[in-house]
Amino acid sequence: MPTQVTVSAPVNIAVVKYWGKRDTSLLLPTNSSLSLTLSQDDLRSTTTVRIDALFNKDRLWLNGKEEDATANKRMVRVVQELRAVRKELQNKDSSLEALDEQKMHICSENNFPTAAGLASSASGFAALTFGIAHALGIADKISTADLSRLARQGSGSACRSLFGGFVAWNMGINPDGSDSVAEQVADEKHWPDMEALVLVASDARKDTPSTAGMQLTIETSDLLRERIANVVPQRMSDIKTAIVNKNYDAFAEHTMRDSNQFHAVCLDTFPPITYLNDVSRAVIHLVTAYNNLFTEKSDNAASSKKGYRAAYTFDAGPNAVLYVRREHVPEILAIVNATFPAPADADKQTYLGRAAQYV
Ligand code: 2P0
Repeated sequence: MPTQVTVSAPVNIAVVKYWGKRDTSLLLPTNSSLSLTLSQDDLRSTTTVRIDALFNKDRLWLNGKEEDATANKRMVRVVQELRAVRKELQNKDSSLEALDEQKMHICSENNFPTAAGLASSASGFAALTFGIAHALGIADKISTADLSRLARQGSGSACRSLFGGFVAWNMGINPDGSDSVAEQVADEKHWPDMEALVLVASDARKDTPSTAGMQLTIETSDLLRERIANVVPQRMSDIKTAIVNKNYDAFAEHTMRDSNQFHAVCLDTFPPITYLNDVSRAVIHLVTAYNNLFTEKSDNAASSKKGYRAAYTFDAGPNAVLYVRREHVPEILAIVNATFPAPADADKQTYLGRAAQYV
């Protein structure tokens, strides 16, 4: 009997960024990271997996175009690992028929621009891993943490998209990656008025892919060493506390500082990597000016009362994500739209869903 399943996984947008690998084969990071998984209604990858005795080879279609399934080494690895898990389970459980020799067809689509710095590989590999696990009949026999570990081998950030809500990816210390896995810090209901606004400055494919960019950073940036040793460990702890306590000001400040430092590390790479463009920088200035309206000034900077209304973050591309509280969304959208009028063809780009706005 052929088996066919369709699943989808949302993107996640990090507030403490992953940038750098200590093991490029197992995709083990040089620092822990933390992200919010967006709603399935917004940016997502949808993947259909069919396993059929009639198929004579594995095949892959991405966004409607067939790719060479054997050329995508990371996908091959994830498929191999999942088949190995299935084999192990069927050796123990006689009710599982042998499926591991059967070939699969995989079809994956994003409802947003691929590789434009909107975490397409995260949702893509999360959906792929989850979909294959379902098609192999093992999704309910292995833990989400184990699925996350498998997805990590497709794309590091994918391990975080297996969970909803606020998700930490603990870098781990084991050389085999067994403890480099995501865990939920708080579920999607924990902070219900938190919204993500995606401001698309450009949907073009990015110049420097993350994988190559982060290795160049590892090889050349002094600032990255400082970040790994002295910034991220404390920030992970502080931002988890901010999330648990729903302390927006602390959450917002860590989010903006971490985005700034990630892009500083990119600039400290040699030759430098620049993901932000003029529109991105204008968004930073706009958010800063807006937040300043709500920050009480004091001669003693340390005692200034913070009253942030918006927190920006930028991944490996120029597009901004603003984490804001729902009550402020109309005002922020009005300001963004007044500052950056939508392009004439904006209505063609409805794929970004309800949280999206164009700058
Ligand atoms: C993140 N990014 O934490 C950071 C912030 C981009 C900037 O994870 O080589 O596509 O597949 O593990 O996961 C992008 O890196 O890289 C990323 P690989 P990935 O979301």
